[in-house]
Amino acid sequence: MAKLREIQDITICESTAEMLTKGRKEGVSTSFDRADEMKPCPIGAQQACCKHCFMGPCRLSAKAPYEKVGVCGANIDTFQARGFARAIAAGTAAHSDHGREMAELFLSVAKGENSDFEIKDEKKMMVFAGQMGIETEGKDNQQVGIELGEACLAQFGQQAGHVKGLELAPPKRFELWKEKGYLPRGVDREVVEMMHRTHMGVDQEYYNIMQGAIRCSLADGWGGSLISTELSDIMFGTPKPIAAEMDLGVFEKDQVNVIVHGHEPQLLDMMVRLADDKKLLAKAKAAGAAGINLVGMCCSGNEMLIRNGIPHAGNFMQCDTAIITGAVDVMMVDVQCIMASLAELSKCYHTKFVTTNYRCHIDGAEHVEFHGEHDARAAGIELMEIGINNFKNRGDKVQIPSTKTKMIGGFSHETINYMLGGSFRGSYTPLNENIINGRIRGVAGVVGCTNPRVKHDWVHVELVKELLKNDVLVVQTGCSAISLAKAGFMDPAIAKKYCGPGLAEVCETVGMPPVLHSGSCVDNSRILIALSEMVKTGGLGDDISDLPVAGAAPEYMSEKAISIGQYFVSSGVYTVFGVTFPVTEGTKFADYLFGGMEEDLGATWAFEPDPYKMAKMMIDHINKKREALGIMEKKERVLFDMEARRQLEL
Ligand code: MSK
Repeated sequence: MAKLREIQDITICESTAEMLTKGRKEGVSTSFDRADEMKPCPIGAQQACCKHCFMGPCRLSAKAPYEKVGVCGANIDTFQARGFARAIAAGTAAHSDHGREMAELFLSVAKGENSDFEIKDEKKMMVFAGQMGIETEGKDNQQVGIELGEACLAQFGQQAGHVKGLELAPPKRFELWKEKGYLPRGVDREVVEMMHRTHMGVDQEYYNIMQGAIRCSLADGWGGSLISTELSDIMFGTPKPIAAEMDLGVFEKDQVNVIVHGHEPQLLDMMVRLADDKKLLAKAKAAGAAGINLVGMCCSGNEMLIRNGIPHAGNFMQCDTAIITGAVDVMMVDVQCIMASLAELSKCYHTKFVTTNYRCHIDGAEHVEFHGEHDARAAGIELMEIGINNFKNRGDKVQIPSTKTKMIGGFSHETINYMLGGSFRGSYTPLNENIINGRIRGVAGVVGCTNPRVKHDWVHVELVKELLKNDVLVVQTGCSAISLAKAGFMDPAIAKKYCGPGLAEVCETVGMPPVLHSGSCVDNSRILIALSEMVKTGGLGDDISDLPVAGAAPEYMSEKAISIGQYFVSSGVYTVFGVTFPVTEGTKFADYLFGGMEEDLGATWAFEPDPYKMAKMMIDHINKKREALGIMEKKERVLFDMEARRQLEL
């Protein structure tokens, strides 16, 4: 039996440590312990195996990668490229299927066929309609909404032309994509083609496979993900800075604790309204509870935290520990990042674990189907009642950690525009000016999952600390944002303690935290838009690849993360991943990802599990870009104080 890690070596999160200790005492299995018991397959980890046909699976040696080939003759580079490209296709499919769901829901609302949801941000709807090429002049809102919904849906099955969202990129980047043949025609088409090309006996040259994979990744970032984020904002509200509480301490001992975990915001949006429903509250009281405490988890939680300030229980690696509190009356899940083990674990406590989406059933779970487009409220009530009825079954295993952190989230690209530029002349100019004058060295997107193979939250937090110290503004999404929020980095007051003097001064003047929570993992498209706006604002080059910016996913675990990483590289952003990287070092394929891509895209991948080295790589890259822009020297201070902002607003 493998030796399990000591709890203090597993996580830096106090509440997680407390619950893991409780879980071990109670004899339950968690994903951290299973990670210790099941070592990763070294051949698979290096993508040195191929199982795409049934003459194999074939395995090559990472020590002598070119010594042999597979049964069909495929070499190590083909093996790796196929695996990597399929991860990109799977990630693109996940984000985009989510995006399609949002488009279908939006269309049903726009047509007036669905009264369970509404259009909350008509201004954004008009802006997005214009970006999608819809003539809005002389049309009423309903007509524009219907045309927008239809145009978004068409992006998935489109067979020719290009995905419209790509036109939001700087013109130089768009031209590069066009010239190289990287413009995705339609989202689904690129995923299907990637699956075809990586089938046995089709595309067997690593470089050519990756050309298709680059195109596929762009269909994710500027297609499926972008559509998902924009339509979600239109229906559920565009995020604005909002206060919330984060961590397992958000559970209430005397209330019905309801967790929504997954990714698609419509389920949690419905639950937000039902948590205040008088009849349901009366039922909760009749069941002996003081009320209903609605809590988000993972990215569903992120979606609603940044819009409604709904409390958030924690990130992907805290799902087990949420159940171990013994205080969760129902955990309802939809799609993505839901561990199968939660169904069995919930049986060790009193928690009802319920799947809600036709695309995600789990052995041992109850299933109540929730469709945004029809009878959503009725299904929502049924789900809420499962939690209320289960409140009386709480046993003596309840232990709610006391840790919860106050935070400010909700930094959409519109908000960043407003915060830095003022309400009447929202603009990225102050951000660019502060980068040019050196107060802000650059911007880093730190995103992605948590992974039981590394010390939970630690890599995220240490990386961000190093970046802040060096005046790098950090924009976050996904589970990484949750790690930093729990550690207290989304409080504007921390700027003085953790940031270099320039960044601290900017944050204090504007009143924003130096770590900006921008939403869920599908919301990384917000970062693409923000980067494009920085280029269009001027002074920092004419392509995203000119900007002093870098990306990182220090504790990633999902195929979606690979797709996100590739669409950032494809858009010109140097991107570093931690944990492990699915390549065999010293091969042509690895050399292409870590070097050769620069020639095609002006950016590359990098891999480094150590957060301090990772930070250095990102800062070195940012400095290199600053040097190329001729802004390494600090210029005269141009800081946006209230007076300057007032002048802008005149
Ligand atoms: S939930 S993809 S573990 S960020 Fe979006 Fe978190 Fe990664 Fe899932």
